[in-house]
Amino acid sequence: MAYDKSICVVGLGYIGLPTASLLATKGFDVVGVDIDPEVVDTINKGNIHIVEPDLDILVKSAVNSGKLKASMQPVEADVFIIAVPTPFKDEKEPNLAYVEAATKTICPLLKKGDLVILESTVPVGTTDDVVLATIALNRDDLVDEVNIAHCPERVLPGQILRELIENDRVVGGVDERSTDAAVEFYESFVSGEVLATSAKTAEMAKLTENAYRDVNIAFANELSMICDEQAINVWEMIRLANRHPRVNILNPGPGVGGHCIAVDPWFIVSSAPETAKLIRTARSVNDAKPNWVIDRISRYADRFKDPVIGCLGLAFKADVDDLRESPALDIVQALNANAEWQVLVSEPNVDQMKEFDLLPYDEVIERSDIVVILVDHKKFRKIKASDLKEKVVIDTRGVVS
Ligand code: SAJ
Repeated sequence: MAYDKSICVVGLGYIGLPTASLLATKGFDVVGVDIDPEVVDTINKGNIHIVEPDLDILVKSAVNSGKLKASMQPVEADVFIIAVPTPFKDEKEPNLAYVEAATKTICPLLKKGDLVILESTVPVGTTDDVVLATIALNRDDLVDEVNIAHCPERVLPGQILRELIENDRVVGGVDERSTDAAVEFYESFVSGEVLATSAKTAEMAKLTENAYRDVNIAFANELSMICDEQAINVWEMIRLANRHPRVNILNPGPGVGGHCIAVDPWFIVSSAPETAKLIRTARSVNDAKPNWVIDRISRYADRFKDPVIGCLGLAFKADVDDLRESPALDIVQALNANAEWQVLVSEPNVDQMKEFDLLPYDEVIERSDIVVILVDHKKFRKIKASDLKEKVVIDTRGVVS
């Protein structure tokens, strides 16, 4: 596919913005669309609204070259990429309203031969039942001449730019022609292998990847609680067990956060409630971990008269600014709700918050009786056990343990 194709990316979040700017620097003409006027304005000035290594440089160069423009309205293009959120509702049921709304907005712009790609993570069947169905409903004149495919994003926040290019991609069209068109598109800028399948298999493969990680983190989290009961250092134990050639246990933590791994396995559970027993249990184990951490902190805090609890990290994982579904944030909020405790917080990746005064981490350590390490940010990895002498330390990430 020649780089003279035009592209419209709907949704300029953690996936849409890196994708749009990467494609623009590869030579495609790209319009990125977002419903938030501040986001559109920020990007058009060559700035970014999220933290991701090197994304600022990429966006600046894409905007300066004139190849990337942000807009609140989609425009005609040869390729449409939908990268909008798919959260769940209260009952852990998927909310596909954004996918449907995004599809609707591009319908009037579609022309023969266009390629519509859904990159958002979705329950099995969504590419057919929502994207194809919405286009059929609004453009029955054209639906048979448009290519529609699912190509789930699989990049890791913190390494998005490298993984966007290097990761293998799974591409599944609603028919063979669509699959071929989408494979050709991804092969024009991805150095990893582009693997063709059906839309349904691609949807399930993506959900499976995240459920696999969730189940494995749940195993590590369960071990951390068992080891705590038996006064065993879980970090040392896992390190030793991992020296077996076929064992590779992940890291325990304060719980599983983010908008992917804590969400996507529910899409499998909701479509197979009777069968998805292990996947559901893993979710419960990981969801229960923040409360286990809070209980442990409380036990120590109760030994002090007016305890000062210092919390290091609010983000859902190391070296990102993303607080969505963050177990660290949940824990700090729960501690802060206890009027008898003073809670100090450090989060180096966030400038300011309404809820907390954010302090430098060394000040937090110095002023606290209890230090809780909730995120293994690069900055915090410099902390040594000797810096925490005379403090009660609860290290949920194994930074100093
Ligand atoms: N976590 C642990 N222990 C570990 C690994 C992670 O407690 O050993 C925690 C993290 O601290 C975090 C959560 O799990 O709270 C998720 O972090 P993550 O780094 O495992 O994953 P995400 O959510 O940033 O990105 C995942 C990735 N999926 C897989 O690795 C299978 C990424 O490739 C996907 O693109 C992304 O979900 C997505 O958007 O679906």
